[in-house]
Amino acid sequence: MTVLSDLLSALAGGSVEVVDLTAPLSEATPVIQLPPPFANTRHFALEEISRYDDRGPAWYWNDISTGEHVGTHFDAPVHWVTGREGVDVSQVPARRLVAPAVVIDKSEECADDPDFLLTVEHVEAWQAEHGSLPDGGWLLYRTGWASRAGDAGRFLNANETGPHTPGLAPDCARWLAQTAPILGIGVETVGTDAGAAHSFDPPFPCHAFMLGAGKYGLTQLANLERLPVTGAVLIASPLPIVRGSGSPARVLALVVR
Ligand code: 23J
Ligand code: MN
Repeated sequence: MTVLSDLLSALAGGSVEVVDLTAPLSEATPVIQLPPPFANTRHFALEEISRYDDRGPAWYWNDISTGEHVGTHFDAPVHWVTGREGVDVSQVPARRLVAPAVVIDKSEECADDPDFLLTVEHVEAWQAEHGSLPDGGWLLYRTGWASRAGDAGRFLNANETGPHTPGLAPDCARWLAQTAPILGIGVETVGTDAGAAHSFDPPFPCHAFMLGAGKYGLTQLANLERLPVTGAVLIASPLPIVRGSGSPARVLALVVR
């Protein structure tokens, strides 16, 4: 098919670039810390099976253990009680995993205010400049938080009053979930909701409204500054974990240079 051979030529010639939006996955990957009495997820870990030794002379391999919601990952509708009748991560149609993506950049605002919240007005102003949000595509929310991902303390940014990381205002989450044509929202932070969102009304509104509407989430994305405001194609690849609420994912973007 000519469109695919054209794509391969563009990749080979460098006029289409593959941008990796995935954070490296290791023991050091920051993990969300919910306040008591809530249970928390485990960190990613490798356990060596053999490494060219008595246990396997010619091969190296590991077992892994991880939470579903660790590092760059995909939130499926069943992750939230509002989406409990929705699909698990194995049931997300492959067709939905290749989709357009646009970027709203609030990194300057978030540098001044770690509790910055995206509002309906911000998204409407973006649309006045750049056009409608993509039908069946991702809204990627650039906050600059990925630059902190190498330091779990700065990334989670918690003090005695709890975590302070940017997110969406409850009204904006409801509006995006119920009226926007988007497939989901992608963020740089440890969750699609703000650090303080446990105290919002409703609690964790981005999870509640988006997943309740059958939409998806992508968390802890990297390299969003390398994407154009509009025009990227995003490929998200969560593992098809049967009954899974989400999965670590490799997330790639195709970008015209
Ligand atoms: C469980 C409870 C609250 C949150 C989360 C998970 C996540 O951010 C997640 O990774 O889905 S805010
Ligand atoms: Mn998640």
